[in-house]
Amino acid sequence: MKLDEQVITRAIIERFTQKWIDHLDLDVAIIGGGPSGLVAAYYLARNDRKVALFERKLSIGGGMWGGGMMFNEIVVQDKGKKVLDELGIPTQPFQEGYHTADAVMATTTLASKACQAGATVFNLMCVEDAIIRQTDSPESARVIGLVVNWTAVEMAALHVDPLTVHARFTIDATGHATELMHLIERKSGSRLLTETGKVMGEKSMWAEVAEHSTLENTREAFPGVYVAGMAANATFGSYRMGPIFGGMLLSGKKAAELIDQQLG
Ligand code: 48H
Repeated sequence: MKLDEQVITRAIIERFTQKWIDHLDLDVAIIGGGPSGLVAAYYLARNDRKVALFERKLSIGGGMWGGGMMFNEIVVQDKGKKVLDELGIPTQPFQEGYHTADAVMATTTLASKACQAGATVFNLMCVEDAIIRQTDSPESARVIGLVVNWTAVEMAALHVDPLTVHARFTIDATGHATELMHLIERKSGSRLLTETGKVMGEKSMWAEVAEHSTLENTREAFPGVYVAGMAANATFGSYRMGPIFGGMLLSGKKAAELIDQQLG
């Protein structure tokens, strides 16, 4: 059989188009392919939820590839290790309560497990807005979908209109930037579900407190929107933790569990 460039091109266009059409109406849309977003995608997809993850960059994995300051090892505590165990990611004990994992092994395995569980990743796409609907008062406002565009369009600052997806729930897993929550704060005209009604902002480094608070702060931050990972602490005003990743993994898992309960 001779290879035909036209067939190769048609295969890519048709398959991508079909994939995109199949994901216009989701149970859960996840923004950000860092550790928290990928873990959430894995647990939701494993429960047969229709999940798509949108990642601005070419590669998924967010800040996990580089470990700490490009020393490509990550640290997890005992509870975080349990998530790595469930995902089949090998760890090494360091000293009591501390474990390490190769950052590349952890990132690639997590990405692979999420995809194999059934989550679909749309890389090179950025979420630039939300679809917010309200029935009467601003208090009834809810996010029902996302507005997406190609990262290349964003980078080149081209004036090209975006497309949309609908989702019953959305997870802001955009890391330190907390992009969706900032967008909602600017555009919804309603209070966020935080103490101040706004994105409270990330505090400085305090690993011990931050790891606990990441989990506490993993919750609904606006009707229809959950926050996970660093975005959870930035939304609810807690500390950063440096290159310990247990909180990120556990946060992704908790977001998945909470949404799963809501979906029934
Ligand atoms: C599409 C987007 C958009 C958008 C952003 O930063 P991440 O790795 O996020 P987490 O929260 O899962 O993990 C945080 C961790 O990596 C980290 O930075 C830690 C633990 N820091 C502690 C410290 O003290 O510094 O991934 C977020 C992903 C990235 O890949 C972005 O490209 C992507 O989200 N993203 N994708 N549309 N609008 N905004």
